Amino acid sequence: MTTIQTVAFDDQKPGTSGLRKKTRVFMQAHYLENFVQAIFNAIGGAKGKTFIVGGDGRFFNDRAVQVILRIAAANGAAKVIVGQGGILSTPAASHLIRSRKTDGGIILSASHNPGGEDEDFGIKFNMPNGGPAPENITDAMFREASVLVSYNIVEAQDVDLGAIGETTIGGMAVEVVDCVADYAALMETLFDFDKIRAMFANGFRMRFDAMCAVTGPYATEILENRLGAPAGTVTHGTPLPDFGGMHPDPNPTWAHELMAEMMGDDAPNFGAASDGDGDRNMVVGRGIYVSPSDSLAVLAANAHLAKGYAKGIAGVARSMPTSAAVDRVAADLGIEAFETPTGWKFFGNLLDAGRVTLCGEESFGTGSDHVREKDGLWAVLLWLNILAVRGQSVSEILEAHWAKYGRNYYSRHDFEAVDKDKADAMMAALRGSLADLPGREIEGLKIANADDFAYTDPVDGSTSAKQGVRILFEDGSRIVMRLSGTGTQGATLRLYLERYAESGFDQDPQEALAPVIRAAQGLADIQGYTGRVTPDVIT
Ligand code: VG1
Ligand code: CO
Repeated sequence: MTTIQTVAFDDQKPGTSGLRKKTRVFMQAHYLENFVQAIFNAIGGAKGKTFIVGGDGRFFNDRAVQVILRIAAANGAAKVIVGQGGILSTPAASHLIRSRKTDGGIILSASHNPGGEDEDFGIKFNMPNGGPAPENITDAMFREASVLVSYNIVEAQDVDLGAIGETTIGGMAVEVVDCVADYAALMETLFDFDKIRAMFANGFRMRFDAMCAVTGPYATEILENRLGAPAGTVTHGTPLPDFGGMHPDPNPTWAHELMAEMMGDDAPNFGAASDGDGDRNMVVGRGIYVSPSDSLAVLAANAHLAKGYAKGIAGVARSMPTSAAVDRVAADLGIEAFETPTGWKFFGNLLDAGRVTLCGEESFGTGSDHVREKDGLWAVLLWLNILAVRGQSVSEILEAHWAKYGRNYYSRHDFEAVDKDKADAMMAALRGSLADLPGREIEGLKIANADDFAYTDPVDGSTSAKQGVRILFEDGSRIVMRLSGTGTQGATLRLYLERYAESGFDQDPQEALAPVIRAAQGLADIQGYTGRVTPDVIT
């Protein structure tokens, strides 16, 4: 073991989901090593502990896993369990952390950000409950990283991660496990595989676009091998270090191949895509796109149809920018509904306390208490289970849902790589104007309330301020604005738009939301501050 003198980095502050930077930033001398040492320091050391390590297979994943093993060994860890080849999807890692009763895990991913030497890389730590480290721990990591003077590392050959089995490095045990087996077994306990299998046997057709990212092997094993979907149902199923040049973000813009097929003649009955690390999902029916907020609401209303949720759900939680569609379902079911800041780490306490069973975000994330991360394939399987039991199409299910609850028209507009100073100035001005907004009328909409979302965790009382500006109108419409915490270049402005309708469910969301969109431009002067009028991505 050697102790390496190092220079602290002052930019290792984890964002919405871990530390994300350009891959080349991580590849510079000591950068990754420092942050891994800072993680271990922040959690009270690694001595005698057992961790899970795995990543989404993007460029530098393989090198980073070897570095983590050597630093864990030098810090006295007892054991590290690694997915074969250093690969684990984020939900599979969360499951292993829990099922193997470990002290946590390190996940290597920049999720939906593109991968490659000139693209993005990321690293995050998940707690023994399987969930992302909460803010007090990520703050501690940042503090440790900025004062670090040395890190410990063993000098050793690379560990062979290609073969399943046990080996050691510097006295620490390394167990290489199958990436898919435990996760697939967990899914079999939650869903009625026999019913889904029968649906496929009756000619139900689906397309799953894994986007050359980590979900490919999981989807192939579960959908094709275990559920009997025809070979070829999963496309782009081989994970590649650069995701084959694809942007592994499952939305209509980046999953355009899937969208074209689902909107075309002879479309399959059901389509889905997932992101770089397998925690996001997009769901599409024949000729109909399902917005993530609606998906969450439909899953909440129908979860009891799957065997793992047959007893009903305890409560639901959604991130603040997610539409209120699921709140209406919760009210109908007589269960609690929580509104949390953006990022899965805020759901952990509610899930651990048994207050909620399902959670979701507008950003294509849905999950349940089976792990402590969002889970793309899980959401797809729950949809399949519901389709198999109800025997209806996706559009029939959505139409019935809106008829019962009304429709929360919803859209998110992203303005990417905006000049950071300008974006900050725009948000500061908007925050400064909030007190004067109530009572004002704009685009025929009257402002009822305006604030900067702050959250107090109902379980441990911890608080998080400045989580996004909300402007609420008297008719229930809403504008939310915040800056992304996962980007690696400039700032990304996210504008979230919502309008509730009790009738007229077949409008184009952009048309239904037109006055709200104009009001947002007027109130925040996005064009004046950033020079942007048209968003880069609309979901
Ligand atoms: C985005 C999403 C957020 C999600 C986060 C991590 O964060 O908006 O809902 O939890 O990504 O998802 P931000 O700060 O950029 O808006 V993933 O699949 O990138 O781990
Ligand atoms: Co992700």
